[in-house]
Amino acid sequence: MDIHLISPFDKIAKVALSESILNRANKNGYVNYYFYNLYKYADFPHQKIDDSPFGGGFGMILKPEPIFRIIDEIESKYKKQQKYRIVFPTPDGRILNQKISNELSKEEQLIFISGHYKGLDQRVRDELVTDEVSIGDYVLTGGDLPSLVIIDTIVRLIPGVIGKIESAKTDSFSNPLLDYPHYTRPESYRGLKVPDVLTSGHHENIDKWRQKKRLEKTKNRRPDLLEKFKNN
Ligand code: 6GU
Repeated sequence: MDIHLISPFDKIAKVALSESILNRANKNGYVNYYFYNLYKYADFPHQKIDDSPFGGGFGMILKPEPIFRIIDEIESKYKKQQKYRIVFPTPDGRILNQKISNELSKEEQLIFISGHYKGLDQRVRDELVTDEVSIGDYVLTGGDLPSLVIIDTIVRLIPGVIGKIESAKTDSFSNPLLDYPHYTRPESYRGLKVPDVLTSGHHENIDKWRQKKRLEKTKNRRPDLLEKFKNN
């Protein structure tokens, strides 16, 4: 998979994608990351990437030209042969969930436009963007972290990027219940003890305890998920 990131601040994503699993996925050939700094595609000599909104109002709007130029460049590189999707993380998008991530993980080419300031010229959204995605109902300063969140959910789904055990364990949204509590050595630390059942060696009881904990936690924190579980 090729992932292209467009941003005025490409350092944020470069750093985040150069560590841990997302970096290993690149080193092992599962994914390529390409970075496009918006300023480099803006008109000389001022290299202005944003401007005030027509019609008045607060905030600055990202100008269309640098973004259209970058997309042209990507298109010419692939000679329009490959299908791609252009994701614009925005608080007024569809809220991200595992289904959206699964879908995006099957694409060959993904382009992310990380916006800043107040917004993005609507012509870019109408003509270029295929997917507008929010990462939740709260406010962030810009689109770089949301792009990285979405990319993280996608890259880990590429077959081979993470081990089978790890993926089964952490895919808590393929199982409707929340995860149970985990413990490791030491068995007692500062007077805090691991529940006896886990050190009993009685696997049936351990399974029962874990299922009970999953239900309790889900009931307390995510009653909405519990409804889905009952209906399955
Ligand atoms: Cl995708 N972008 C910004 N700037 N803020 C957000 C968001 C995205 N999702 C939730 N808040």
